[in-house]
Amino acid sequence: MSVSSKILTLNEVIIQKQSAFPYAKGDLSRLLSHIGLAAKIVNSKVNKAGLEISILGTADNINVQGESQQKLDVYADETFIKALQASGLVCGIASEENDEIVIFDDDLSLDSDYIVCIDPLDGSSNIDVNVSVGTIFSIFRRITPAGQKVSTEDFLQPGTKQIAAGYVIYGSSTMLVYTTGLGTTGFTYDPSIGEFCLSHYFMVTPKTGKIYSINEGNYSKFPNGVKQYLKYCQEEDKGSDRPYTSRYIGSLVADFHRNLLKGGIYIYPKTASAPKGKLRLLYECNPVAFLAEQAGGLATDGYGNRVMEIQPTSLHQRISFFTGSKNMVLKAEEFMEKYKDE
Ligand code: P6P
Repeated sequence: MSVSSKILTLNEVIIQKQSAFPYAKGDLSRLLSHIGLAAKIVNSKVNKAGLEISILGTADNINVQGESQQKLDVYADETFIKALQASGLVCGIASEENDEIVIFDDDLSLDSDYIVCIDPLDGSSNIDVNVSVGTIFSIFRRITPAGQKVSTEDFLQPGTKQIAAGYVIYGSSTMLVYTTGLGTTGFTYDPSIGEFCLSHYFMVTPKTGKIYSINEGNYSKFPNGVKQYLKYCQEEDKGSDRPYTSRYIGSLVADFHRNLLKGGIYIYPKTASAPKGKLRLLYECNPVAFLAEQAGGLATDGYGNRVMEIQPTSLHQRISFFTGSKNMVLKAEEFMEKYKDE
């Protein structure tokens, strides 16, 4: 059996998938290609971070999240903003690194159809210790008429309205994983040719797994439902492959990507110190939820609410986040329901 040795690049696959949308003008395809270009630029900087001391460390600034901005956060934010504005396909973005929406008011952008929510460099506190980090993006059509400046209401759409979503993981290899609603597809960056090459055509996450990802340092602040679920994960039960394994990198993209491939659950629940949760709905939870569902997984807030159906009320809104293998999320929700008043 001849094995095709043809390399399919990101752009080729995007255009192939575009044919599934008969009325597509190619704008989304071009937009995804621009995101791929920005990812290559950021990847180059992230991979050399250890060599360019000037790019390591903090930018002596606190972002809207109250978090110390890393220099690479700022670099990644600026790189994606430039690439998205240069595309002429995006009328504005909501970024973790910017308090307010960034409006593109040049004529081409004003007339464009798309908006992007983005976490330019998620998990960036890990950069200086060489742990995988990622970019997470979510693409919607604007709801205000073209030709005028985009407004915040364009960004407060439920995740079910996403046109596309994806992440880039800057890890032992750099990958771009995205969906347009036709399954979750992964590309691995080949630096020798400077291209993202198809490596995971149709990613399907196992219905169950043996990995749970949560910051157990917050245990004392967890709702009792989470504590009881963790106890369930740690109990001996050969029939159901328990005890599970705890794996937590502290970088959502890295934890999610591993669980997507191997099966597992990632949980960032509400805690006493983060009563609404920590992760941001617009540019962390919604895009990851879209990818999870397209791969056969689930993404909820732990209380039976599908993440993608949550109506956003603010740009940097935080939610409780449970995502990964379907059966593991459902089991965790059973405990959350049983102990919901504790
Ligand atoms: P903690 C990174 O800041 C992030 O948003 C996710 O990438 C990561 O999973 C989580 O927060 C880590 O948070 O509180 O466990 O350090």
